[in-house]
Amino acid sequence: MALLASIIGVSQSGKTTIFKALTSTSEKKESKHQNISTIPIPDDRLNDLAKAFSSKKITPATLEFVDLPALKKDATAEEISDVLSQVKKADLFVHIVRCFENEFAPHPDGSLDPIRDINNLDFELIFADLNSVEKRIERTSKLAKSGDEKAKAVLNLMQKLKIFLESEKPLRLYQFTEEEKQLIMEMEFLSDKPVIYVGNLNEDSEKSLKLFEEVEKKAKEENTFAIKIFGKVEAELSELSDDEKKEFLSSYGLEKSGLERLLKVTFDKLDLMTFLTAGEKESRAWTIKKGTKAPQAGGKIHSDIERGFIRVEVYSYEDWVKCDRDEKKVKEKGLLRVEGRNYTIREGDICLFRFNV
Ligand SMILES: Nc1nc2c(ncn2[C@@H]2O[C@H](COP(=O)(O)OP(=O)(O)O)[C@@H](O)[C@H]2O)c(=O)[nH]1
Ligand SMILES: [Mg+2]
Repeated sequence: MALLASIIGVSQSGKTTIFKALTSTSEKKESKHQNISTIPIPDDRLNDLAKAFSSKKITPATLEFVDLPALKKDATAEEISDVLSQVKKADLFVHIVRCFENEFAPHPDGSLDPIRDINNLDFELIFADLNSVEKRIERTSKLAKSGDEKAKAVLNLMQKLKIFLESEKPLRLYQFTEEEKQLIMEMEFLSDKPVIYVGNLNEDSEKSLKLFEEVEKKAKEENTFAIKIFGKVEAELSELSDDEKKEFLSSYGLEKSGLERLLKVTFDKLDLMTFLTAGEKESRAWTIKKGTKAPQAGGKIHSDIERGFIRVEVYSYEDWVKCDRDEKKVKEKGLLRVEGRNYTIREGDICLFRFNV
């Protein structure tokens, strides 16, 4: 299942501009879902592997981005539920925060204030969750009164969450215990989703930089990431070749494109890492959570591998490079390891799974 990052932010913050810039080279879903795009994650190691293994195909790991349509004040129930369902599916929010001046596209609230904007959007998420919590309280009260232990525990938690939300704090800041996590498993909250802040700045603007500092501060308080993107510049850049892009960005002191930096913090925030498979058919990158054991990592490739897991033959990308990109040498030097079901896959592992079903 692909990971879904949803772009959120107040109106006129540059969501669509940034979405277009980020996804200019990737494929879009069918026309009804022009606002969803699958982004291949650039990984130089793949080209390297494909060359050495004469792979017919290169398949990078991907991330899906969705640019939510703006909801008008008079939106129909169907429109609202359509957007809500996309929001609920998200694994992560990329919150675009307006830090740019543009007299032709004024801020709907008449002034620039990133923290106000963040709080306003958070309020929407908090309000929706408060609604869910209240509904759940209503539904479990009776059962809890009749002595049902699980219902009692749920009710107790919901009452705590209600107080938390009423103090206008998003659930992502609530410290859930393991037990509490179990209790809310099947509930769909919005304000508990991880958030990354993207300041949308004008290049060469002191004011933009100042406003972005506020966003950075806020991100730090929440123990998350803030990156800056020159939305308009990147949108214009998306027409250029990679080399031209690099040159342009470096003239603004940025080494990597907004997309590259965004992918990096997304991986960090979601605790993700990559392992690799290589062969004549295909060289491919796979995304897993850090700490994933070999059978479950194999399960990403095919459920049979997890079910019938025997062992994994593995060496690191670095070792392979040190051995002149020659698997034979890797073996000769004893750097190819045979690992069992308790092995935790590491970043850049090149894996061959053995299984039997
Ligand atoms: N000056 C400037 N204008 C921008 C920037 N990003 C977006 N805009 C403009 O702001 C307006 C709103 O952008 P849009 O992407 O549609 O915002 P959305 O409502 O959040 O999707 C458009 O006129 C954009 O051209 C930026 O970085 N700098
Ligand atoms: Mg838009």
